[in-house]
Amino acid sequence: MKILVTAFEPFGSNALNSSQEVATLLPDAIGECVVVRELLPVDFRTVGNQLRSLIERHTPDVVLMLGQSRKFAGLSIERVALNLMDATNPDNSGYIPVNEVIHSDGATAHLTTFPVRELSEACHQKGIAAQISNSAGTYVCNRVYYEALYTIAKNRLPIQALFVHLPFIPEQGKMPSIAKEDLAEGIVTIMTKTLSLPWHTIDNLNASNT
Ligand code: PCA
Repeated sequence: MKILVTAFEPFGSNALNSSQEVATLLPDAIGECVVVRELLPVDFRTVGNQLRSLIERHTPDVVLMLGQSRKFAGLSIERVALNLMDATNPDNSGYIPVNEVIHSDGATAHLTTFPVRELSEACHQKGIAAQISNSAGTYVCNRVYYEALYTIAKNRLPIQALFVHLPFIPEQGKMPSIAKEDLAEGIVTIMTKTLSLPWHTIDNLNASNT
């Protein structure tokens, strides 16, 4: 088994990105499972291609994408990616898409095949704040999440993909924040739970998500 973990570089007024900081704390392996970490640009127009080349290069079984969001003081386990880019703030290349479709031949939305409720409950059992979120927004995180789920569906790849948003960490001086060690423990909990899932029935598990 191999998990590809992606995190994002800082963007906007942020000197740090909590996802990048947390990714550096993750282990290189969990049991027999190799964990590969990569950093993505906050760039609407290149991030999709970059993700696809990372998938081609690493051929992972699981793609776990991390990003920063101020919306919740805990892990937001994202269920949905929308076929939409709509921003008020520019990405790191200065681009601001308005009401743009990501892939004109794509579904309006894709849902993760992960059992999101089981993952959030696994976090709660460890005392880690986590919620299921039904919108990853319309900025670059949603853009890369949609690319992953669209590419997997279109090419029928044997890959599962999930996006998790993380809050600020105290080093960023913004609120709410959670220690990066605690957030990393949450991500390890999600990865460990993921590895214990009956992969041959994951599509059935997905049906119980809704
Ligand atoms: N968060 C942004 C993009 C990069 C990141 O870490 C988002 O939520 O779209």
